[in-house]
Parts: sequence; C-alpha cells; structure tokens
Amino acid sequence: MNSIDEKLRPILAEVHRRNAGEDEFLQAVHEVLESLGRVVAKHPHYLEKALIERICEPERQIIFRIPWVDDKGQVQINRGFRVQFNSALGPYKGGMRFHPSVNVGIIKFLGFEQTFKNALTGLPIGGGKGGSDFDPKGRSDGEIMRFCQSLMTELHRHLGEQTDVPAGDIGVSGREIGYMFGQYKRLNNRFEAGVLTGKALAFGGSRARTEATGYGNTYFVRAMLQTMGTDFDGKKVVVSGSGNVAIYTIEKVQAFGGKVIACSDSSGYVVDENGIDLDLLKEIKEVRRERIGEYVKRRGEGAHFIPTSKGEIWDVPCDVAMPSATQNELSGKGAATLIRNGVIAVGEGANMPSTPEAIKAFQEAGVKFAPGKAANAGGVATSALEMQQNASRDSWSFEQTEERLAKIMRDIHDTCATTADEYGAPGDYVLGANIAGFVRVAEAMDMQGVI
Ligand code: NDP
Ligand code: 2IT
Repeated sequence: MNSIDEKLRPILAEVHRRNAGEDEFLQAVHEVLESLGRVVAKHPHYLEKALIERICEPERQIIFRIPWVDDKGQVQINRGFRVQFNSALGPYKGGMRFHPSVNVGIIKFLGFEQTFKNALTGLPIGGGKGGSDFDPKGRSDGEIMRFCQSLMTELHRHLGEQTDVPAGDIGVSGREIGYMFGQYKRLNNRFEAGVLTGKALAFGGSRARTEATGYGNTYFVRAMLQTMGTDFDGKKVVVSGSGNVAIYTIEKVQAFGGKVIACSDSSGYVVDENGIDLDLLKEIKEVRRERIGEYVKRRGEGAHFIPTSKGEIWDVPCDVAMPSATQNELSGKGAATLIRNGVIAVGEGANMPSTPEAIKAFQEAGVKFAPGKAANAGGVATSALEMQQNASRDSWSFEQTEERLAKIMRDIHDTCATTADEYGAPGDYVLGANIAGFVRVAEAMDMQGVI
C-alpha cells in the first residue's frame, strides 16, 4: 500500500474486500492505482465522481456451465466466463482464453487490462475478456468443435457486433474462432461478421491479424530502442512462449535484423545460437501442435533443450527480452539475471508477464520497459480494423493493414512517452500507459453520466 497515494488507499482497500483471493486482478488494479496518484492531484473530479471505483468494478460478469461429450462418449463439464468490463468507448472487446488455470480472477485481470489497452489504441472499443478452464491439450478436432459449440450455445445471447466482440487468446486461434462463429450464426440466423475477430480470411477475417500482436510489440520495442539511438540490428533477443504472439514476434524481430536465440513452452526452453529456424518452429507449433523439445530433435547441432525443472529462459544472456507466454512468468529473480547479463529493453507481448518486483528492478536499473497494455495492443487494434472492414464489407491488403498497425503502435508509444513527461516521470512507460488509458476511459464515462 505504501506506493499508493493516500487518497487512493481506501479505494484499493475496498477493491481488496470485494475481490478477496483474486490475486491477479488485485495485482493489476494495484499497478494502475500506483500510477493514478499524480492524476488525482491534478484532476480531483476523478475522485469526487468516484470514477476510479467505477472503473474497477466490471459492468457485468457472466459465469456458465459448458457440458460436452468427449470422444469416448463421456460427459465433460467446464466452466465458462465472460467479463464485460467497460463499454464507455465502444462494444466490449477482448479475447477468449482456454487454459486449465482460468478462473474469475484471471479473466477479471485480463478484462481490466484490456479496458486501458483498448483505450490506448484510440479506436472505438470497450474492454472485456472471457474463457474457460477447458484444457485443449491432447483433445481431438471433434472434441474442440463440440466444446466450442456448447460454449457458444450459452454465450451467444450476450454477444453482438455492437455489444461484445470476442477474439482469441491462449488456447484459442483461428480454428476455435471458426467453430464459435459457425455456432453463433446457426443460433442467430444472421451472418454477423463483426461479432468475432481473428476469423479466417475466407469469411471476413483481416489480413495481418494473425501477425499483429507479435509485430506490434516489435514495432513498440523498436520505437523504444530508437529513443536510445539504437535498433534491433544485430541484437540478441529472447522471446518466451512459442504460440501466436511469440512466433510473430520472432518473425518481425528477424525481419528487423535481430537474432532470436531462445523461445519456450510450459515444458521448457530451447536455445539456438544460430538463430531460431522459424519455418521449423511454425511447422512444430502451428501445424503439428507438438512440444518445444521436438525443435531440438529436428534442428540438430547448435540447438539444445532445457526442461522447466532445470532453469528458466531468462537465464539466457540477451540484449532484449520479450516475454510472450503468460502472466507472472518473469519474476524478480529472472529480472535480476537479465539485468546482470546486460539486457537493455523489455517488451511485454503477454498480459502482465512481469511481476511487480521484476518491473521495479528493470526501472531501477534503467532498462527500457514496455508494459503489455501498451506493447501488445497491436492484436486488439487489428481486431478493431477487422471490425471496420466487416462493417464496410471490405477487405484490405496486407500492406495497408500492416501500415495502419505500425502507425497505431507508433502513436501508442508516443502517447505513453509524452504522458510520462507531462506527469513528471520521463521514460516511465508504465505510468504513461496507465494514465493515458485511464484518462480516456474516465473522460468518456464522465460525459455519459453516472454509469
Ligand atoms: P498461445 O496459446 O498461442 O500460446 C501460449 C504460449 O505460452 C504457449 O507456448 C504456451 O505453452 C505458453 N504458456 C501458456 N500458459 C503457460 C503457463 N501457465 N506456463 C508456461 N507457459 C505457458 O497464446 P498467445 O500467443 O495468443 O498468448 C500469449 C500471451 O499473449 C498471453 O498472455 C495472451 O493473453 C497475450 N496476448 C495475446 C494476444 C493475441 O492476439 N493472441 C493479444 C495480446 C496479448 P504450452 O503450449 O506449453 O501451454
Ligand atoms: O489480450 C488481448 O489483447 C487479446 N487477446 C486480443 C483481443 C482481441 O480482441 O483481439
């Protein structure tokens, strides 16, 4: 609590009381409130009108049963969630996560972060998040389809292109979006293209959406490096994870001349001093859906695999670290190792991958640090571009879409930097992102009355 302005402490205490045990949500709220002391000092009306309290409370939370039948004929039950966090700026927007660790606290932290992230894009999207504790690992294509259909049988009544627009996240990519879209269409008897994003190109998807989160984080980090008078060229880069965000981060870093020497999954990490072979990684992860150890078996000399029990990816010396797997994957210990090994910049591809101790360590060591709600906003921004294309029944070229993405990332970078300057903390992208995102949402809410 010490790092929180004393005027905000009662608000935080109430959030703790109301959301006891939801650790990730409390962590995310804590971080934002740490940044807001300087805002309420300048603009007391945010306090007088209880805007912070209102923003910390989701507008609506939906929790539901998902029954489905597995390949053996056994009935399975999962729990589904959709937290519609804030609609001040547009329809609720945010991904669906399928992972056994999913619970209401995780979905709420993600929805809270999403609200500010979406505001930072400057596009008309509110914040939401959803998912299930369903574990897709080892499930057949038929099981995935039946699960997605059952989920949508309940969720459809809460969605709509003007109401709530889900997309992918961990465990949810084009395949799952397709199954959910098909079921939504059957239940509503309308081809409502803009109700989900991350669709295949064949039925209203956007070019560059698959690549957008990883590319966007890479553009953001490049902008930070440029403020230091340098670039990706020749830099050693470590990217955790090997899913959608990690793969397209690696692709763009390589295009900018960086050398990605390590990536991971939950079983461990691989180091490849020759640089990750992206075609091989895509084949293993996107096509065959295998574990990361397969990379080393197929790549041969120069690459090695270290299981999770024997160390973490942050042990690998690098210039730039881009955590792109999951929340709290980079602890104070990992940060200390990276700093000792000379890291100069960190860009969060995942949502809240760095613990508060890690963020503090990076900032105290003068490492440029890009928080997820700014650095990984390229994915949802391109989702909003997909909604635009759907609304106008249009389809843009890859180049046109990527150009929009690059400009949005540059604008987010500059907004965070100038906001940090304005509030007396130059170079603090965490403060800049939290304040700029908060102010956009709070101003819109204020104009809409007591909502
Ligand atoms: P994917 O499912 O494609 O990939 C997730 C990767 O992270 C896998 O390599 C997975 O390993 C690893 N991972 C997931 N959970 C854990 C865990 N508990 N411990 C260790 N490793 C884990 O997901 P995405 O790439 O889409 O998402 C990655 C991160 O980026 C998430 O934090 C997500 O919220 C965030 N994000 C995603 C966006 C998107 O557009 N997809 C947009 C913005 C942020 P394994 O297969 O072994 O589980
Ligand atoms: O965390 C995120 O920003 C996402 N998973 C993407 C959300 C979206 O609606 O594209």
